[in-house]
Amino acid sequence: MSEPPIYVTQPHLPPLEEFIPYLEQIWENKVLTNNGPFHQRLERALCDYLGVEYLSLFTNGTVALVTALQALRIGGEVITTPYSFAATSHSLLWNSIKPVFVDIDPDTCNLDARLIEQAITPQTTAIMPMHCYGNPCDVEHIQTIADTYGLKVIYDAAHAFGVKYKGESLLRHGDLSVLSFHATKVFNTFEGGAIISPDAKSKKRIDHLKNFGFVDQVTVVAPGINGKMSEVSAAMGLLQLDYIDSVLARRNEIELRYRAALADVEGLSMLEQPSDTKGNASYFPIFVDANYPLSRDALYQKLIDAGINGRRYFYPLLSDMPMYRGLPSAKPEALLAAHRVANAVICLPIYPSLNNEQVDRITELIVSL
Ligand code: T4K
Repeated sequence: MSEPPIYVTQPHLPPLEEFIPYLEQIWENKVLTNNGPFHQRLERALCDYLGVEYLSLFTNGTVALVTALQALRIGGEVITTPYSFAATSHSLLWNSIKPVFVDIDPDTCNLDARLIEQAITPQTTAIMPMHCYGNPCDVEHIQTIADTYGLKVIYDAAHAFGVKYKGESLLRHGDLSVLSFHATKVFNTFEGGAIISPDAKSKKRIDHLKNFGFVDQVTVVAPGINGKMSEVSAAMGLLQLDYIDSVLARRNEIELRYRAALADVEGLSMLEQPSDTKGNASYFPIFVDANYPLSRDALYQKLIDAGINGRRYFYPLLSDMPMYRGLPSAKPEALLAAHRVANAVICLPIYPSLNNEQVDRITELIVSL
């Protein structure tokens, strides 16, 4: 009998019977959304778990990104990474902001902080880096640049749930950080997201913005949007939190198993695990170079033919997409590292229910070539 397909990720789902009491409570009190009791509980529980003071839940990470830019009244040009999911730079276009792409550091896949200053113009208002695969950006260097030039920093932290940097939450860096709780993420609420803010005033503005700008029944202070998380998603989040430690532990075990099996394969490399970071093993990228017997795309296809659905996150680059490629900063010759990495990457399957036999089947296929 053939093996069932393996996906790049599968959502963690707690036992269904544990979700039923939450649904019964929703049915009983008839509050489905608009800052209901589960929503309030989840905001508090996430602050405690993540080690942050202020968090606003959202319907998804993309609307949270769009709203974060609104909250800080960002306009003009924003320096960002070409190596990310479409939502990162799309959130700029939705705010009529011009993205300015800066190359990545191939050792981390994050925006190369050493190249930011040369991209600053009088129109620059902010930097929007992304903690790629949950690996911290060079947060200190980025903050120094932001302070020097009076820029805001908004982190796309969609991959960074639970990541600790130098002993504390990575989400405490920058002016705002944005999480995604999509089904494919380490912590999921079906769809969902959040903005982490540094003070009560910022959270208040964000909470108004995600509720059409309403402050009370008759006062609307901004052209806000509907970014609210429903009670079903908030309930899912509360239940997921009971399992998050075991989810992260299993992800880390899988990562270690991959690293051990793939350590000495000629033509393959992996990102180093930074010693000052407690990661979340949200993705497991490998990079295929010319010394490997197959091209990246041939290996990707070989895996698919064996029922192993890796993904080329992030290929193509944002800067190569039709809505961005005309920008001066999208020129491939200025984004050499990003191109090299995008043409080499395959993210291997990683999720809590992936068992050791499956991991071994994947690595044996890669090693045996
Ligand atoms: N910023 C960054 C850096 C991001 O990576 C993302 C999202 C965002 C912002 C925006 O956050 P959200 O607005 O999404 O909250 C997926 C996700 O849809 C997307 O959330 C994620 N990044 C991106 C990296 O990956 P696709 O199009 O690759 O997903 P899809 O549907 O092909 O799913 C991948 C695999 O996961 C499937 O082959 C099977 C499995 N899967 C997926 C879903 C949706 C399941 O088993 N169950 C499911 O329900 O974008």
